[in-house]
Amino acid sequence: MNLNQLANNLNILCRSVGAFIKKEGEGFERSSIEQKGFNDLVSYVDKEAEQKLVEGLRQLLPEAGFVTEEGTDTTRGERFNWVIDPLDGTTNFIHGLPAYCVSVGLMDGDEVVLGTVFDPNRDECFWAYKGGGAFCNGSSIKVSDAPALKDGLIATGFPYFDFGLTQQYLQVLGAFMSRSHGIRRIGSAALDLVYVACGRFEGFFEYNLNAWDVAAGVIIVQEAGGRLSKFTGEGDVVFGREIVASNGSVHPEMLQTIGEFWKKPVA
Ligand code: 2AM
Ligand code: CA
Ligand code: CA
Ligand code: CA
Repeated sequence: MNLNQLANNLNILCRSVGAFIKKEGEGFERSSIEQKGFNDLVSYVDKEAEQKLVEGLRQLLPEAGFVTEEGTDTTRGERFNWVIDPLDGTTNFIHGLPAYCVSVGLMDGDEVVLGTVFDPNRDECFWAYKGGGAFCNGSSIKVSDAPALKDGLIATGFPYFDFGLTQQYLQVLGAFMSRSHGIRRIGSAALDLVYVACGRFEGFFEYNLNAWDVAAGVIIVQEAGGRLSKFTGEGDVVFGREIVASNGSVHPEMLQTIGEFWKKPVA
């Protein structure tokens, strides 16, 4: 398979779906949103964007299956699977906050080999494939060379409901506040990851994410020279539901800071 050519076609598709989302955001009626669960919003834009992606990706790689947030196609491929978040940052989108993106990764078995994250508001297309380096639009990107947490800007996402974890999460936040340049909370995990890849953030951590939130970002961070792990420092970050991404240098301090306060929830 020619991953470079597939990446080019994937970028074109993500750009076109991103343009659709941005267009629908103009004059978007909040009354059209649905609630999947507590603090779990979805709109017709998420669903239509996903349908467009699935249709386009079926043409690009007919043998691949799908893992998607809105469940347009649940067929699993024997080897290849597209992992799709059609609109990452739905809450931002619904509120007219221009911080959302399209995120699509391709898995070969249990490994992400290709990914694109497109932000239609900044017209930034982040992409990477295994062994090919990471890019934003036409330029090569790499993680920040800041050596220590005290020189770093750290991103996170807040838990959506209380697993009984809010207090320890706030303690982790407090520790990062005093040990880094600061904390940012954008509301799109895919953007958080690619901002680690291009050096805007030194690190990012979040609990309870899904594979579609992170698949594309994972390969982009890897190819940009970053490090990824679960909170414990190891484990599958795509389906593992928790992630730490960093420039590598600040990773040990991040794991240490999280580990001081984070005790596994009672399932
Ligand atoms: P979404 O916008 O695609 O739903 C930000 O913290 C991340 O969490 C985003 O990637 C967002 O993805 C996701 N997210 C938003 N609401 C969520 C919920 N109720 N449960 C789990 N993840 C959610
Ligand atoms: Ca969602
Ligand atoms: Ca998401
Ligand atoms: Ca989504």
